[in-house]
Amino acid sequence: MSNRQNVAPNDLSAFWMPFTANRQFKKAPRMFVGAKDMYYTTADGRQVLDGTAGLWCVNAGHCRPKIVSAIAEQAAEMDYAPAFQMGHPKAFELANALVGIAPEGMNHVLYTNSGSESVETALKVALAYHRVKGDGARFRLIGRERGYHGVNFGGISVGGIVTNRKMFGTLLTGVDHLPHTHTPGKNQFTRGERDGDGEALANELERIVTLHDASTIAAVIVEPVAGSTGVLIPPKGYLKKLREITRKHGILLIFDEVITGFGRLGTPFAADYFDVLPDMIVCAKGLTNGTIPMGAVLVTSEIHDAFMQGPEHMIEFFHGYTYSGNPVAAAAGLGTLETYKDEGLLTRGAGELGKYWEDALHSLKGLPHVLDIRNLGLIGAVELEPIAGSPTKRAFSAFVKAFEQGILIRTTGDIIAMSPPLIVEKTHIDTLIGKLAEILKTLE
Ligand code: PXG
Repeated sequence: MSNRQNVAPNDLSAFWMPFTANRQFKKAPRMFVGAKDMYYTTADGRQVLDGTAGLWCVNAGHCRPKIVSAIAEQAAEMDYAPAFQMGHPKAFELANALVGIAPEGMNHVLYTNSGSESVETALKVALAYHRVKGDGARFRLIGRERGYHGVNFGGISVGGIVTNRKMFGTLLTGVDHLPHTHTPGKNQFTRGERDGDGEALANELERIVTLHDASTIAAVIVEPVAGSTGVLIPPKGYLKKLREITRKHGILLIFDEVITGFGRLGTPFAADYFDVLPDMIVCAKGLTNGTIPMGAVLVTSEIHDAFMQGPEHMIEFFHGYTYSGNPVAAAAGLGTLETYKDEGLLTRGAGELGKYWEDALHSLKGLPHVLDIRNLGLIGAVELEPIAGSPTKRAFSAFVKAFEQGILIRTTGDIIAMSPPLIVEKTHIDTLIGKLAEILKTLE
């Protein structure tokens, strides 16, 4: 390890950081310089327990040997192969492996380099699918309030976060939004999914269909569990009902599983957890354990086969990226899926560990400012009451204190979100929740 690694750079101005308060950060930077398994190492040599799997992506824990060697070996053997009109074996192997763990019927894979690109790809597949089937009047895309589908134009259009939308003009036209599934002030401290309003919330889609007519709607895209806007768990029956309504009207259903994919709920995908088969699954993050940027869109044979017509020398779908299926990323993906399999990580969050996580989280009930606690699989959120007139400040100060005291959490608004690597042990959960409890007691 070179000495340089532990020296903070003396000029932080050039890098315009993403989704960061740049000026605030650069006055008091927080730097990680190393990572192993459940821990990060800070620039000043402290260990920080990772309560968020990086940004919901390091599902197998950090610097895992099979992934590290897969990347190193591939980089040395063949760094890059052209993505268009050429192939290399690992992109095919990884696609097969993905289909192998995906819900029955998801038989084909398009590669991307991020969750955002996966979303754009899925939306374009949806529009083009109807068109190749001769149903090109289906151009509308339906998202959901409080949905996060990345930051590109399609994704922010179907997304439902005002700060991510309001600066960027007219966005995509022909988009509408379902209401979100959160019921603040009701159902607080529910463990897992709540009962009651699932069908009614999904029936809002019927209202939208009535307004626009089904014949104009191409697809509905939702996160099975909304992550970025604070871990919003759908009520029981909601996703099943959405599936029923979309199927009835010939509308495609896209699950954005960028967060819920790869074991987060104790099943390989949320589609498995909720026992609902969408037409496409959007994923990224856990696909390569956060190492090399890569995303994917899984589609059914029905969608894929609809494109495989016409003269064979013609390109069937005019879409793709220079780095679609990049060899080093594909190797990272293979190393990742192997690690998940070897260690049973994709189902580790089910059963006893998930219950332990749930009990630990809910033990925070009653601490100062705690308005709500939500959990599913190995995801959890603690919603705090905002400081009057200064929203986000209370949770952000919890985040900074947590970092100083050796745990990494994530905040969005005044909600603390946690999603530890799936290798988490009960002792880690005790430390994470124990420290968080102490921090909550000291917040302004
Ligand atoms: N869809 C969903 C559901 C996501 O959560 C994206 C798409 C976009 O992925 P990329 O790879 O383009 O960032 C995401 C990303 C957070 C947080 O803590 C969430 C994401 C990214 C960064 C932070 O809320 N989700």
